[in-house]
Amino acid sequence: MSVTADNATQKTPEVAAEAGRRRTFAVISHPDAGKSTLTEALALHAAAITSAGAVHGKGDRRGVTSDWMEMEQARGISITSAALRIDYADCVLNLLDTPGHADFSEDTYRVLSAVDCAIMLLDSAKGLEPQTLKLFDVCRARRMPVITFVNKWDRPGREPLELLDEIEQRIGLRPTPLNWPVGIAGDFRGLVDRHAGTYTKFHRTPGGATKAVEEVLDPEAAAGVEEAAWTQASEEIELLEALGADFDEASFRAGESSPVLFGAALPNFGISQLLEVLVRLAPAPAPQPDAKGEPRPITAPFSGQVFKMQANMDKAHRDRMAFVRVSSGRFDRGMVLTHAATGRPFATKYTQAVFGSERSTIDTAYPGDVIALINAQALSVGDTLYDGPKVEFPPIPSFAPEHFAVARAVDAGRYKQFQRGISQLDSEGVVQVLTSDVRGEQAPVLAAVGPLQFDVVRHRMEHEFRAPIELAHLDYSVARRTDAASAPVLHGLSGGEVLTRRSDGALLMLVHNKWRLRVIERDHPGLLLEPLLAGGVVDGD
Ligand SMILES: Nc1nc2c(ncn2[C@@H]2O[C@H](COP(=O)(O)OP(=O)(O)OP(=O)(O)O)[C@@H](O)[C@H]2O)c(=O)[nH]1
Ligand SMILES: [Mg+2]
Repeated sequence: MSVTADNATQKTPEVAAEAGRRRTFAVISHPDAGKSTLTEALALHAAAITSAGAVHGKGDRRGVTSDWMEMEQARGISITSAALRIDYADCVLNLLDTPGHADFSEDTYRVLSAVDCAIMLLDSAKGLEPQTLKLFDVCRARRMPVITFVNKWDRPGREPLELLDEIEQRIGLRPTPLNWPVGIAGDFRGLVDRHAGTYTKFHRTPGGATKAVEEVLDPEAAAGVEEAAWTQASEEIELLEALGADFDEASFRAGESSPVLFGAALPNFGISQLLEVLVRLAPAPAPQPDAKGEPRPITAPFSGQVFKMQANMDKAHRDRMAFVRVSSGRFDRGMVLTHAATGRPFATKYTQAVFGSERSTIDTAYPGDVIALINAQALSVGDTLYDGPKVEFPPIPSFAPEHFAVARAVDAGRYKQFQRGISQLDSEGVVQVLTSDVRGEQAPVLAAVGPLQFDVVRHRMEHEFRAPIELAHLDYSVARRTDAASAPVLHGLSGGEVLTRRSDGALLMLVHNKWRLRVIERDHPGLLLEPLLAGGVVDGD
């Protein structure tokens, strides 16, 4: 038996055991529901940080651990996803905070391809908001288990039963509350654990910067303390029992029912309860299907997929990192992997674990973990890295852009920096970069799902690459994939233009609007004009 095969056999039980301790999940929702605040609260409770807001927010919680980018702190929104690794109760939680804004949904979509479970956040006053619905559709398409967290219960909001009803009616997900709030939204007293029957009363700490104080009471004592609020909660819980809204593992795993928890991330109420649920109920990594649709056992030799690229996270080093989700096997820093797209070796001497903007060297990783490979110039989103016999995971699709602008360097003398910046932002997928012989390399067309992406490009080109740009918007709103046979005919038509996407060489036909597209399709039925993916679903009309 060869040395490698022998090592592989010895590692199998270890890999299986370590994978079993992993919980890899994303927090998703409409903007402002509190994803970044919850991310930080989870880290605080798992004692990964000592006080919420400590890492960036100077104690006032304005910036949170996962919102590390300058623009995010200035605007108070998440622009890009962030990874945090948290050790808790003999588990390793790999948490991915995602941006809620629709303009950044492509990033969120990529993250959803790298996790085993999602926490869907609802604002207690708003319920299911449009972007939450879209993201839930992506989870449903992947049959991904979803845990629902009703946040901001410390603020005036809706009736808890009404929120459950909305989940059931609008998305057909059967809600199964694991705990129940005592006190209406805005008067949050504590939570009843439906299984244990115990009551946890919360006491605020100033500013919510540290863990809330929890007092556990038995039902009799709770009734004495909370009086009418307790009676109401008890009646509602009886109703849940009558409805049979009880947790069911099989339907949760199949993405058909969702355990529901109530809480408030800002004052840190209900966070330890969520952590317990993640440990107890969230799925451990399962075999991931490869490009041929065959599930790759988690104990197979190392394999992983790049789901995110990010440059210049560390200003001092100006590096380029690839975030890889480990799918199978044990990763040992220093091992030489193969890059499936090129067949070339990839050295892993510089590999790190990330915690928002903080990084530390990581020596070993297991399925479910997220590792950051430094100096990853050769890698792109969707790429597979493996050890041993070749394996490749299916590509992560890019979205249909709907906004287009021509970029030019303000200062022609900084053309080199301009080129470097544009190609970096292209490989990160911040925008798609399109070119054509007609327009030339000096004037690439940037294609975005939403206009906020242009603001990010403008900001990063100026501050990171020192190459300020001008953007001239183009009057197109639809992109379709075409091919070399159709392109010459399309070139000659008015109301559109064919460009090449730099990242993968795809030919895209840009058209002013859907009406113009319909006319072209009607007049030239033989041409290829294939819809692209829009927000997780094909943009068919
Ligand atoms: N009162 C109250 N405010 C909260 C709670 N959770 C979050 N917030 C506030 O809601 C606002 C938005 O919170 P974020 O955590 O940035 O929301 P987000 O979902 O990450 O937003 P995006 O990343 O932009 O999609 C902030 O002002 C938070 O302080 C909560 O439980 N109670
Ligand atoms: Mg956020």
